[in-house]
Amino acid sequence: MPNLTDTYELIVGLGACGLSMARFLRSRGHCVAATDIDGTKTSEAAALKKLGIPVRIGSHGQKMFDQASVIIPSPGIPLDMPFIKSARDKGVPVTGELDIFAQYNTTPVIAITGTNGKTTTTELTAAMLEASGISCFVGGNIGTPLVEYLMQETPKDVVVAEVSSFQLDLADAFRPDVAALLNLAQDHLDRYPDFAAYADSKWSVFKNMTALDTAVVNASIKDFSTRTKTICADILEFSSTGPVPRGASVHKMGIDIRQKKISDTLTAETLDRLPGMHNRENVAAAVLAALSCGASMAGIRQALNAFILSEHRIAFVREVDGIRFYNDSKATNVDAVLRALESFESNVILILGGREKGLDFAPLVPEVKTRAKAVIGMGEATGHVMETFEGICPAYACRDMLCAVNKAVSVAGKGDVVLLSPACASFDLYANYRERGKDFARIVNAIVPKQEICHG
Ligand code: UMA
Repeated sequence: MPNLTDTYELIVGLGACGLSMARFLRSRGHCVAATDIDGTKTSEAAALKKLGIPVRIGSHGQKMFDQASVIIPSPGIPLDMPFIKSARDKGVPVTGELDIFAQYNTTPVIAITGTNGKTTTTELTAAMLEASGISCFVGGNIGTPLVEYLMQETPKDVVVAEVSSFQLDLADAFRPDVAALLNLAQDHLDRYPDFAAYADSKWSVFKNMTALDTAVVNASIKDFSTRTKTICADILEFSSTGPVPRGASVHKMGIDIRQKKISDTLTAETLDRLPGMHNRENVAAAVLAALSCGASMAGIRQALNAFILSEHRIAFVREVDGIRFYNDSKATNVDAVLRALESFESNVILILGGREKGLDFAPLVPEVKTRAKAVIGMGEATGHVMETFEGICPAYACRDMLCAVNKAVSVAGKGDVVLLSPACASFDLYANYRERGKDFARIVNAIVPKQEICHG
């Protein structure tokens, strides 16, 4: 336990966000302390101690919280943690990355939120701006904490931030110049009392915006008309369920863009690299956000022609003996799995499971009945997977990825698809969804084709 006499700003959690925050606040002369419940964070603790930051790892401890003038929890820290609750009750401010970033940042910000497609849309928006000659810093929930930008020497023209509900829960003053809400579906119900509370958090991205700012909103979201009544920003809509008056109408043939100065269409051919209606909605939101920050249609087309989807979003890994394997490790909720299943006609062997987030798997049943040949449950959620799908289709329980892939290979035949699309977080077995996706790809790439086995 560090020897602490004065008050300090207390950072809770020494993952990516907490480490960057500690370094940033220290670089601006703040008195900072940090704590992480994980006793193995020794190298992180040592790095911070070198900067003169007292650190306690292995447990948190009341004394450390008692002396804090401000508490800065990392996004993944549950806000109902007793230490945080009691500090709040005593009037100690609890804040997060978005507000601290907003306090120091002077660059225009595009914030992108929603249940699914945030990362793709963030990457697309930045690519469209860059191809239009507008430089970007990309950060937030996508992986690089936003305060990293504040420690860079060269400023950029625009910050494109992927923003999660966890980050928004601690944002009072954050006011992006442009914000996009892509969609809303059940997620993180282990952290929120109900879906309405989760939705409130997502909609709060618009709460400080004024008429000078732009809100890009999917008009198909339930409660769109009531929710948007409270938004002061200029609203641009997009939708794949019908034409919109101002914004982007998404349909099978392409995307029609109708704005004050621009009337243009992106054809299906231009959108080739981003299959599925859900991706077209992501493109529509990115186009509207990028145009609002000065992108050109030429730059937008150039970015779309070069765009490569994340390797963990319905990404083709390999074909072995006529079986195609797809990695959709980033599908950490039920809605994302539905989008993935819709991308295949039939004969899908679906690998589901991981750490539960309080989600109901039942909405998957109709699509599984139509498109799946088998379901394989893995990790902590195996029991829930089996309960939901036994009797619906062949269902198998596996402890880990190796077991799941081996089972999939044993039940798959020529023409089938093996799809890892877990509907769960990865933290039961992996550090994050990327590690899970990489492990799947590694195991799939090691499969020896039957022909090779026969030829010895
Ligand atoms: N910890 C404690 N006490 C606790 C619980 C955890 O000290 O009671 C510690 C853990 O031991 C660990 C640290 O807190 O060392 C982890 O903090 P964190 O979960 O906030 O993780 P970071 O590495 O800081 O990553 C966070 C985001 N994580 C979450 O929101 C859960 C990352 O989003 C984000 O990329 C990163 O900041 C940079 O901004 C990930 C995510 O899963 C991708 N996001 C969710 C999602 O997309 O669904 C919201």
